[in-house]
Amino acid sequence: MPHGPGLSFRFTHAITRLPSDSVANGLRALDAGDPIGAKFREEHALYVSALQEAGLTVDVLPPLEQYPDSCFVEDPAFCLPEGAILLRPGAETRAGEAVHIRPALAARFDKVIELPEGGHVDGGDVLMLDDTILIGLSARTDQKGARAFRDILSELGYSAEICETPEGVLHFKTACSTLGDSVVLATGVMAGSGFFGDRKVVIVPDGEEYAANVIRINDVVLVPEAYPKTRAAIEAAGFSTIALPTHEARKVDGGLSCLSLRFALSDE
Ligand code: CIR
Repeated sequence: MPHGPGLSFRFTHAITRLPSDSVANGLRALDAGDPIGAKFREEHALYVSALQEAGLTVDVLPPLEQYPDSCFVEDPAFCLPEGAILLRPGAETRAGEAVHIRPALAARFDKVIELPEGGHVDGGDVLMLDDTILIGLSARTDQKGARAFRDILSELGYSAEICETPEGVLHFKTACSTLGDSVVLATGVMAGSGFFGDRKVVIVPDGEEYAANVIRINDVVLVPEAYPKTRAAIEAAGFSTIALPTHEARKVDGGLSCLSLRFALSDE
């Protein structure tokens, strides 16, 4: 793998998109009430500030009313120092998001590679582990898409493995996150999957499964607020944390990783 340790958490930039009012129509597995656009934008502002305080330059794109889930920018693309890869989200209502994220990618990257037509991959199913990249098959990511994506990664010098996301989990990263330094945070089910080899796994305590989706940005781990046991477990493993409200995102199955594309550019 190019670049070595730190690829999963040493970042200089992020791309985000403001939640639209139409986020009230966002996709979800269970109905816990509709998110409110204005409230979601307040939480989003805190998220953007946290990324900035962690050292990132953040591009904030305008809301896209025609795409209710478009604030979850992690899903239509994947970014590496060598270039951005435009993915093909697996949900029909999200397919058009890739076209709209492209200009923001082209503004930051010389190279924007497109996943070939036919298969689907959501960025939420892609876990960077520094020494390999895991691609989870899910209701959104299929074999054809995963294989084509693995080929692109391989051409760029990266190794990737295709895994089965456990049943009932929306995205691979809904149930696990990389903390960097060979440490992974995962739900009990995901930890038992064997995907993480001999890496240290911090287990998310029962009842706090939503908190399995966190993001390490440079020297801090952003965690969702209201999950004190998970936060304590991450801190006990030696990481500093900052808690952020994600109440509106959660209503439509979104977490902290979904709300940004994070990457390192060497010229800044
Ligand atoms: C969806 O179902 O596509 C959105 N409501 C939530 C997307 C969350 N994204 C992610 O986990 N990467």
